Amino acid sequence: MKQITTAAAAAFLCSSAAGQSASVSMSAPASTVAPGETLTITVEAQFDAAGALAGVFGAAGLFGFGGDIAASGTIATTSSASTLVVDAQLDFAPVAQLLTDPGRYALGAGGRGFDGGLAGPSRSLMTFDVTIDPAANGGDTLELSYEGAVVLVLGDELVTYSTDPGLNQQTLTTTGLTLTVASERLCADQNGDGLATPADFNAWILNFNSGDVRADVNQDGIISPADFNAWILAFNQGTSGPICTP
Ligand SMILES: [Ca+2]
Ligand SMILES: [Ca+2]
Repeated sequence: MKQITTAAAAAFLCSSAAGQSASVSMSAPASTVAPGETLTITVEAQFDAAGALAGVFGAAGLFGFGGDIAASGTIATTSSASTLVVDAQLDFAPVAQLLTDPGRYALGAGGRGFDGGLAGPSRSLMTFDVTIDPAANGGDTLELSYEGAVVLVLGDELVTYSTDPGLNQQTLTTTGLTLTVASERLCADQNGDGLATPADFNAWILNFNSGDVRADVNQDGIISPADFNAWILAFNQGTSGPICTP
């Protein structure tokens, strides 16, 4: 009888493992950035406990994570990170440390303790701010990636998903983030061909109607009819007219 129970449990773990997964992704308010801009990056785990039952560690779900943020790209060493915060629900032994290594921006870790995992399909792990190199040029890039592990509570087991998996660890898939510095242009250049010509008149109308940020010629953050006068003024100034980003 005992053997049958063990076999049944093994069969259950085997069949449920196939659907279980974890991955980590990063997001930003925008992928196009301006020199000197500071924006908040969110690191988020997606996971699927695939029907695992509660065990000695509590309810199935996200148990914790630990990892760091690698930076590459043309402005990796001249941009910087700040304000690193681990998600408040990962309240067991949280670590939030900014790093001075130019290729590594931050290190974070946190867990759920022995009161169960965090259920759901996704969970914020941590957030941090990135300040883009003030001297960056259009086309410069900053690529951020997560390297580390996410641990799930699955029944009586803690299962580790790692970007560098060891024995009995699963592979953690990750989606990095590329921030691209917008190129500066004449505000009057509405079609992005690098020139301010009469063709940009129609282009402004198209941008205005579609809500394209380039239509905000006076750069007050609002696309309004006032930008039409601003476009005429900018156009008449020729190549010495105002510069917009993007
Ligand atoms: Ca143009
Ligand atoms: Ca405007």
